[in-house]
Amino acid sequence: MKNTLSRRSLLRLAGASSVGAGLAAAFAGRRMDGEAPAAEAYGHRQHAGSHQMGVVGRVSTENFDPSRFLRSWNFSHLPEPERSRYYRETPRPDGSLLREYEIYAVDREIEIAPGLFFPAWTFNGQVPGPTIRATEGDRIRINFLNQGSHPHTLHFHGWHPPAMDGSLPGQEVESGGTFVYEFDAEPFGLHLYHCHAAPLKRHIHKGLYGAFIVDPKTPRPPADELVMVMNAFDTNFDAENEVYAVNTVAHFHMMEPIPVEVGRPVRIYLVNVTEFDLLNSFHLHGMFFQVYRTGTSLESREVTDTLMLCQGERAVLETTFRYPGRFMFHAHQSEFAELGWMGFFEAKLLRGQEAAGEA
Ligand SMILES: [Cu+2]
Repeated sequence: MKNTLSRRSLLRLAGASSVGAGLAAAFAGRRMDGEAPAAEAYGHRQHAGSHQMGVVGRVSTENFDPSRFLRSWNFSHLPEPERSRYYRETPRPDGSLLREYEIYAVDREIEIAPGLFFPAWTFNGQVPGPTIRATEGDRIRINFLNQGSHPHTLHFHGWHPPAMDGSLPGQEVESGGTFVYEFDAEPFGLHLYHCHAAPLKRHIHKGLYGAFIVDPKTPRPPADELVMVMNAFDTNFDAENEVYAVNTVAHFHMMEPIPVEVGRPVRIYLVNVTEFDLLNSFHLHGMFFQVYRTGTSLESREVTDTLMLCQGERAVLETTFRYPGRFMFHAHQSEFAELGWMGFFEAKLLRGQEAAGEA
């Protein structure tokens, strides 16, 4: 069964019903690699509530849980000793750390909306790949193994010599091959990594990217920290995206709002890797945030509620919720929002604040 669902027909469907339900209905039971419909996903969908915004039904979070991804770095979501299989820290004489990672490329079908599967190329089986986080001056060592079906590389943004760039002729790691990337973590800021094999747009949109956070030596003030990677998926390979999201799963945080606390600073590490579209954006309702572009300065020069980023651009955002309740966030390109890139924060009063409010 050949899938002929184009972005435009999807948009018509989305426009004909409530936005998210349209997305889900359009894709219900379809597997984008053209295989038989996923009947179990469709059945699951029918039992879910259908009168709220967002997709209908739930994705499986067994392999990839967007809520967990938000607050994980350096494989912190894994219990020891499993974590040490992928990440190790070794103190160095100057007080910095050697941070060593096991990163592998592997082909994997991932669920990007309920019942909608995308044949991705992944780092460590997930999209986005694991968030890499270090302090300025640390040494990063990545033991890379390509278990995928195509040649891949790791290309980090940040200071490094050409031999570590992963983009030059001869630097592709063939299927079954390995390479060790090693470089110092600098400058401090919010960066990213992605495969740089040709054709680049195909290797990126298939899912080979992740966030790379370098903390300043004097850490930023304490905050509730979240990693958000704006991405999208061309599910029928026509060089246009059909599904948009932050951290891969369309409308996930419409169903599972991100819990935050009133009065506690929130820091968002926002990266845009969206392929095919020139721009993406982040808009937050009812609030403003401070912007630190590329995170390379500790001085914010911008306070806004809408930030636009080109592919590869990123920014650290800081804000504090003043009021309890639900706050929507989404791409301000309405089309992207309707195709999956929207969600909610759920701001809750701390216990002391509730008591004060009752008094
Ligand atoms: Cu690649």
